[in-house]
Amino acid sequence: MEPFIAMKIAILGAGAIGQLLAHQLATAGSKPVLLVKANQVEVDTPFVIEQQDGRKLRHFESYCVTDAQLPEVELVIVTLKAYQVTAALMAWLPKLPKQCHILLLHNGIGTHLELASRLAHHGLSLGTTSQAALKITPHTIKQTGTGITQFGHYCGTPISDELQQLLLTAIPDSCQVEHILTALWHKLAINAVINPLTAIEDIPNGALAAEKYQYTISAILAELMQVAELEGIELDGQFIAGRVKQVIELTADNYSSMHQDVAFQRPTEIDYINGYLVKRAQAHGIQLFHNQQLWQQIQQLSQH
Ligand code: KPL
Repeated sequence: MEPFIAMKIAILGAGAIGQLLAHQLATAGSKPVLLVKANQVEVDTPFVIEQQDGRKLRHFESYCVTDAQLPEVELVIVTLKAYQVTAALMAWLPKLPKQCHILLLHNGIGTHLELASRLAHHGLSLGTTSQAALKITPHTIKQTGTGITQFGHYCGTPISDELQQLLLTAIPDSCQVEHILTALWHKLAINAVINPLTAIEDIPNGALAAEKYQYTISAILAELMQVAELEGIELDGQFIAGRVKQVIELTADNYSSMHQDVAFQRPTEIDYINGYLVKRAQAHGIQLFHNQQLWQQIQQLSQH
């Protein structure tokens, strides 16, 4: 445990996943800090996690409320929603050391394209997680599901071996993968089907197992496979379809994040999910009927 303590990991995004990772890093002996604005958290209130077995643990009590700790940060894990990432990171980057590494961990794809040319000195890794947590109060989360976490190098200087080892030790079922974009496309397929359909139909994930949705699900995935091929991403169509079906079954009672965003009139991640597919298809000179329609329908629902 001892060697990790000196490593400064900052988490940008104090939501459920950001706090979950902070708890996991703290358990592994590191002292994570949350990059939050001074008025976003109560400085003296500790963060608490309720585990799946009901046990409550109190963990980290460290925040970045002053700029003093920032020059020591070696890794920033960004757990914001995709549409918040670029603006937030651009605001924090001038205060962070040039060599600090960035790891993006969110639903959807596209922020790496927005950021790559703007991260002059910083190495960039991308990741995806299927761990699940709910934010109960600003300082309390409940872990609602275990899952795998994958991360891998995208551009610039790779993450140091020490930091990588810390992440692998701290985050249960985590691994470093060589083709991280392929892993992100696997998650994209799940989100491109489940998120917009559950939000539009106002149903829990499990309802998508019904026969009447199977044609649309296949059509969304066929378009995704077409774009992946044009992007040079190798995907196995059968595996992807099987994985989507499996997640629908495993998360049957859940309401997807997009369902909740629409229900609570919050912005959605649609631009980085089906919107990303449509934009990449257009870049290759093709139109996507089904994904375009879902993108528009969610945009319309968000306006109401
Ligand atoms: O990632 C999800 C989400 O809701 O955003 C799934 C896997 C679809 C679970 O609900």
